[in-house]
Amino acid sequence: MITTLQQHVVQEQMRISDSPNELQWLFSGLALATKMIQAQVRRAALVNILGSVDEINVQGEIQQKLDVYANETLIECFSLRESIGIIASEENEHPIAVGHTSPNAQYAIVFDPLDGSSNIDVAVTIGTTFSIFRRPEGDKGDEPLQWVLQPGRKQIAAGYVVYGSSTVLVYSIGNGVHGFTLDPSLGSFILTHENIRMPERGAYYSINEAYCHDFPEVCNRFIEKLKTGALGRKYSLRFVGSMVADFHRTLLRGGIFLYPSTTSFPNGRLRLLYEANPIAFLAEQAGGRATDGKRNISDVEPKDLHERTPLFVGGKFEMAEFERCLRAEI
Ligand code: FDP
Repeated sequence: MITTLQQHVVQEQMRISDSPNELQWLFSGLALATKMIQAQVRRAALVNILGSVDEINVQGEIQQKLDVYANETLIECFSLRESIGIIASEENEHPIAVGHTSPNAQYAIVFDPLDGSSNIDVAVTIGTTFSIFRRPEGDKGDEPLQWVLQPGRKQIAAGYVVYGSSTVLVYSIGNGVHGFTLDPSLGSFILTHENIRMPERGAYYSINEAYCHDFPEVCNRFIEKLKTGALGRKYSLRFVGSMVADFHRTLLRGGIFLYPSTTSFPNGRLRLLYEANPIAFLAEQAGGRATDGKRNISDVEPKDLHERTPLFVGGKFEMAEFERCLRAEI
């Protein structure tokens, strides 16, 4: 039996709420926007949407044309959903208030429109990450930032879409992790990976090892263990350079993805709200773990919309061994 994303969201929501359509409308906006984005990604060089615009984003990074397209498309599709009060994007300095004063606006959506910018022009996998928070209790509509400055454990749903050899949407609303492949002939996301479990132990590690001279020493010691077989097997390296693609592989095949602090990025490079939070939510739902080296990512109370964090995420075995290494350091 074929199950579409929309059917699945309704079924999943019925388990947790009496109003199954609430999130369905929000997810239909997400599905529409990401289908539009993947259509541009697939034809990028043909429709002159490769390369950069003359803009630097709030992160101090050069914006690619596809970054801008993806951001505008998501904002447009979500702005039409009256259940959404606040939109926060990695590309925008401030959260965007869309009807947050209305009592019907119950959710904030946070996203990185296109993760893996350096891979856009070379036809390598990129993706969109998202996370959804409920309107904070007692909110009177006067503090939009509070809708999104919530710790990851308050996410009610999260996920991503990878634009790779196929377009795959992975999401969780707190009842397991489910993957859907876009069937281009139907234009629908179809359930292909039900209840994904991260293997307790994998065979890959994923890190930009070019920065090894800038990593905390403990990371290098752990990588050495992975490479030499000290953990019972010799691990192989896989690194795409799009976190969402590297995590997708880690979710399905197991192992560990690491983006530690470096001397250039002493607080880590990845963004807590747009990247680490949704990934941690999915990892935990799939039986894995995600930390910043000290705390579970989902316990970190964000102070800033664009806060960065180190991220270590993987299966049970690798995360336990990594933490053993950290403890030995103390
Ligand atoms: P991006 O190219 O979009 O900036 O978000 C940060 C990120 O992508 C991650 O997707 C990726 O893992 C990382 O940067 C790659 O950075 P390095 O080139 O420094 O490894």
